[in-house]
Amino acid sequence: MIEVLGRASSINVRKVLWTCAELNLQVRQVPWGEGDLSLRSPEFLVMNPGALVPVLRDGAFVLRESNAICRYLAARQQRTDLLPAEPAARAKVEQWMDWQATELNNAWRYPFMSLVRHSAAHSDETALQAGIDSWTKHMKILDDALAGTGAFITGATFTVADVVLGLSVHRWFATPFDHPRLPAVAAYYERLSTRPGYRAHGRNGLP
Ligand SMILES: N[C@@H](CCC(=O)N[C@@H](CS)C(=O)NCC(=O)O)C(=O)O
Repeated sequence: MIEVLGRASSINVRKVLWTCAELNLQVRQVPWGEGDLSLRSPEFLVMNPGALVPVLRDGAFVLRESNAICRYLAARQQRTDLLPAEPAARAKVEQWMDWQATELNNAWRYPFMSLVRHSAAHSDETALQAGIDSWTKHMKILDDALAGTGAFITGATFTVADVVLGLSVHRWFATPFDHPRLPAVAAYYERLSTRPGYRAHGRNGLP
Protein backbone atom coordinates (compact mmCIF):
# COMPACT_ATOMS: atom_id res chain seq x y z
CA MET A 1 0.00 0.00 0.00
CA ILE A 2 1.12 3.57 -0.72
CA GLU A 3 2.51 5.33 2.35
CA VAL A 4 2.24 9.05 3.04
CA LEU A 5 4.96 9.96 5.52
CA GLY A 6 4.30 13.00 7.68
CA ARG A 7 2.08 14.20 10.51
CA ALA A 8 -1.47 14.97 9.41
CA SER A 9 -1.33 18.49 10.89
CA SER A 10 1.28 19.64 8.34
CA ILE A 11 -0.17 21.84 5.59
CA ASN A 12 1.93 20.08 2.95
CA VAL A 13 0.95 16.60 4.14
CA ARG A 14 -2.69 17.73 4.07
CA LYS A 15 -2.40 18.54 0.35
CA VAL A 16 -1.36 14.96 -0.29
CA LEU A 17 -4.08 13.48 1.93
CA TRP A 18 -6.73 15.57 0.17
CA THR A 19 -5.42 14.47 -3.22
CA CYS A 20 -5.68 10.84 -2.08
CA ALA A 21 -9.27 11.50 -1.00
CA GLU A 22 -10.10 12.97 -4.44
CA LEU A 23 -8.59 9.84 -6.01
CA ASN A 24 -10.38 7.45 -3.63
CA LEU A 25 -6.94 6.03 -2.95
CA GLN A 26 -6.40 4.03 0.22
CA VAL A 27 -3.06 5.02 1.76
CA ARG A 28 -1.24 4.40 5.01
CA GLN A 29 -0.32 7.67 6.72
CA VAL A 30 2.73 7.41 8.98
CA PRO A 31 3.15 10.40 11.34
CA TRP A 32 6.83 11.15 10.77
CA GLY A 33 7.74 14.32 12.63
CA GLU A 34 5.87 13.19 15.75
CA GLY A 35 7.13 11.27 18.80
CA ASP A 36 9.93 8.87 18.01
CA LEU A 37 9.54 9.27 14.25
CA SER A 38 12.21 11.95 13.99
CA LEU A 39 12.82 13.72 10.68
CA ARG A 40 16.50 13.77 11.67
CA SER A 41 16.79 10.00 11.92
CA PRO A 42 19.03 8.30 9.35
CA GLU A 43 16.04 6.30 8.06
CA PHE A 44 14.12 9.47 7.25
CA LEU A 45 17.09 11.49 5.97
CA VAL A 46 17.73 8.84 3.31
CA MET A 47 14.26 9.60 1.95
CA ASN A 48 14.49 13.37 2.33
CA PRO A 49 17.90 14.87 3.18
CA GLY A 50 16.10 18.17 3.78
CA ALA A 51 14.28 16.59 6.80
CA LEU A 52 10.83 17.75 5.64
CA VAL A 53 7.46 16.06 5.19
CA PRO A 54 5.63 14.86 3.19
CA VAL A 55 7.43 11.95 1.58
CA LEU A 56 5.56 9.37 -0.48
CA ARG A 57 6.54 5.73 -0.62
CA ASP A 58 4.99 3.69 -3.44
CA GLY A 59 6.79 0.35 -3.30
CA ALA A 60 10.44 1.11 -4.01
CA PHE A 61 9.58 4.52 -5.43
CA VAL A 62 10.19 7.40 -3.01
CA LEU A 63 9.13 10.99 -3.75
CA ARG A 64 9.34 14.26 -1.83
CA GLU A 65 7.90 17.76 -2.46
CA SER A 66 4.16 17.94 -1.85
CA ASN A 67 3.17 19.47 -5.19
CA ALA A 68 5.19 16.88 -7.13
CA ILE A 69 3.56 14.14 -5.03
CA CYS A 70 0.06 15.45 -5.83
CA ARG A 71 0.86 15.48 -9.55
CA TYR A 72 2.40 11.99 -9.39
CA LEU A 73 -0.67 10.54 -7.68
CA ALA A 74 -3.08 12.10 -10.20
CA ALA A 75 -0.97 10.81 -13.10
CA ARG A 76 -0.58 7.37 -11.48
CA GLN A 77 -4.36 7.05 -11.30
CA GLN A 78 -4.69 8.40 -14.87
CA ARG A 79 -6.92 11.21 -13.67
CA THR A 80 -6.55 13.63 -16.55
CA ASP A 81 -9.43 15.65 -15.11
CA LEU A 82 -7.15 16.50 -12.15
CA LEU A 83 -3.91 16.74 -14.18
CA PRO A 84 -4.58 17.24 -17.89
CA ALA A 85 -2.55 15.31 -20.49
CA GLU A 86 -2.79 18.07 -23.09
CA PRO A 87 0.41 20.16 -22.73
CA ALA A 88 -1.07 23.64 -22.58
CA ALA A 89 -3.82 22.70 -20.11
CA ARG A 90 -1.33 20.80 -17.98
CA ALA A 91 1.11 23.73 -18.02
CA LYS A 92 -1.57 26.04 -16.61
CA VAL A 93 -2.15 23.64 -13.71
CA GLU A 94 1.60 23.48 -13.10
CA GLN A 95 1.93 27.25 -13.41
CA TRP A 96 -0.47 27.80 -10.50
CA MET A 97 1.14 25.03 -8.45
CA ASP A 98 4.59 26.55 -8.92
CA TRP A 99 3.25 29.99 -8.05
CA GLN A 100 1.67 28.59 -4.89
CA ALA A 101 4.90 26.87 -3.82
CA THR A 102 7.15 29.86 -4.47
CA GLU A 103 5.49 33.29 -4.65
CA LEU A 104 2.40 32.74 -2.49
CA ASN A 105 4.06 30.58 0.18
CA ASN A 106 6.82 33.12 0.67
CA ALA A 107 4.27 35.87 1.15
CA TRP A 108 2.36 34.39 4.11
CA ARG A 109 5.22 33.10 6.23
CA TYR A 110 5.88 36.13 8.48
CA PRO A 111 2.22 36.96 9.28
CA PHE A 112 1.43 33.29 9.92
CA MET A 113 4.41 32.79 12.24
CA SER A 114 3.53 36.00 14.06
CA LEU A 115 -0.28 35.81 14.33
CA VAL A 116 -0.90 32.05 14.53
CA ARG A 117 2.30 30.57 15.95
CA HIS A 118 3.04 33.64 18.12
CA SER A 119 6.72 33.21 17.36
CA ALA A 120 8.97 35.60 19.29
CA ALA A 121 11.23 35.83 16.26
CA HIS A 122 8.29 37.22 14.22
CA SER A 123 7.11 40.04 16.49
CA ASP A 124 8.31 43.09 14.55
CA GLU A 125 5.26 45.25 13.70
CA THR A 126 6.79 46.76 10.55
CA ALA A 127 7.79 43.36 9.18
CA LEU A 128 4.33 42.02 10.07
CA GLN A 129 2.59 44.81 8.14
CA ALA A 130 4.94 44.29 5.17
CA GLY A 131 4.10 40.59 5.26
CA ILE A 132 0.35 41.26 5.36
CA ASP A 133 0.70 43.71 2.44
CA SER A 134 2.64 41.21 0.37
CA TRP A 135 0.24 38.36 1.19
CA THR A 136 -2.72 40.59 0.27
CA LYS A 137 -1.10 41.55 -3.03
CA HIS A 138 -0.71 37.87 -3.91
CA MET A 139 -4.25 36.99 -2.83
CA LYS A 140 -5.56 39.78 -5.09
CA ILE A 141 -3.86 38.07 -8.02
CA LEU A 142 -5.74 34.91 -7.06
CA ASP A 143 -9.00 36.84 -6.63
CA ASP A 144 -8.71 38.36 -10.10
CA ALA A 145 -7.98 34.98 -11.69
CA LEU A 146 -10.91 33.33 -9.89
CA ALA A 147 -13.24 36.18 -10.84
CA GLY A 148 -12.29 35.40 -14.44
CA THR A 149 -13.06 31.69 -14.27
CA GLY A 150 -16.02 31.94 -11.87
CA ALA A 151 -15.18 28.44 -10.65
CA PHE A 152 -11.75 26.84 -10.23
CA ILE A 153 -8.30 28.29 -10.83
CA THR A 154 -7.78 27.03 -14.38
CA GLY A 155 -11.42 27.06 -15.46
CA ALA A 156 -14.68 25.22 -14.97
CA THR A 157 -13.18 22.02 -13.59
CA PHE A 158 -11.34 21.13 -10.38
CA THR A 159 -7.66 20.14 -10.71
CA VAL A 160 -4.71 19.43 -8.40
CA ALA A 161 -3.86 23.15 -8.61
CA ASP A 162 -7.05 23.74 -6.61
CA VAL A 163 -5.84 21.32 -3.94
CA VAL A 164 -2.65 23.24 -3.24
CA LEU A 165 -4.33 26.65 -3.55
CA GLY A 166 -7.19 25.43 -1.36
CA LEU A 167 -4.82 24.86 1.54
CA SER A 168 -3.36 28.34 1.02
CA VAL A 169 -6.81 29.94 0.93
CA HIS A 170 -7.72 28.19 4.16
CA ARG A 171 -4.55 29.52 5.77
CA TRP A 172 -5.48 33.04 4.66
CA PHE A 173 -8.86 32.86 6.37
CA ALA A 174 -7.48 31.01 9.42
CA THR A 175 -4.92 33.74 10.17
CA PRO A 176 -6.48 36.43 12.36
CA PHE A 177 -6.17 39.94 10.89
CA ASP A 178 -8.47 42.40 9.18
CA HIS A 179 -8.88 40.70 5.79
CA PRO A 180 -9.64 42.89 2.77
CA ARG A 181 -12.73 41.82 0.84
CA LEU A 182 -11.80 39.37 -1.91
CA PRO A 183 -15.18 38.15 -3.17
CA ALA A 184 -13.95 35.57 -5.66
CA VAL A 185 -11.58 34.03 -3.09
CA ALA A 186 -14.42 33.93 -0.52
CA ALA A 187 -16.73 32.21 -3.03
CA TYR A 188 -13.95 29.75 -3.96
CA TYR A 189 -13.46 28.88 -0.28
CA GLU A 190 -17.15 27.96 -0.03
CA ARG A 191 -17.05 26.10 -3.37
CA LEU A 192 -14.11 23.98 -2.22
CA SER A 193 -15.83 23.36 1.09
CA THR A 194 -18.50 21.26 -0.64
CA ARG A 195 -15.77 18.62 -1.23
CA PRO A 196 -15.45 16.02 1.55
CA GLY A 197 -11.67 15.79 1.07
CA TYR A 198 -11.29 19.52 1.70
CA ARG A 199 -13.43 19.36 4.81
CA ALA A 200 -11.37 16.42 6.09
CA HIS A 201 -7.89 17.74 5.31
CA GLY A 202 -8.13 21.40 4.28
CA ARG A 203 -10.79 23.38 6.11
CA ASN A 204 -10.64 21.04 9.07
CA GLY A 205 -10.08 23.31 12.05
CA LEU A 206 -6.31 23.43 11.74
CA PRO A 207 -4.68 26.66 10.50
N1 LIG B 1 8.61 22.29 -0.27
C1 LIG B 1 8.25 21.27 0.67
C2 LIG B 1 8.06 21.93 2.03
C3 LIG B 1 7.79 20.88 3.08
C4 LIG B 1 7.70 21.49 4.49
O1 LIG B 1 8.02 22.68 4.71
N2 LIG B 1 7.27 20.66 5.44
C5 LIG B 1 7.17 21.09 6.82
C6 LIG B 1 5.80 20.77 7.37
S1 LIG B 1 4.52 21.66 6.52
C7 LIG B 1 8.17 20.31 7.65
O2 LIG B 1 8.44 19.15 7.38
N3 LIG B 1 8.76 20.97 8.67
C8 LIG B 1 9.73 20.37 9.54
C9 LIG B 1 9.12 19.84 10.79
O3 LIG B 1 7.88 19.79 10.90
O4 LIG B 1 9.86 19.47 11.68
C10 LIG B 1 6.97 20.55 0.21
O5 LIG B 1 6.11 21.21 -0.39
O6 LIG B 1 6.84 19.35 0.44
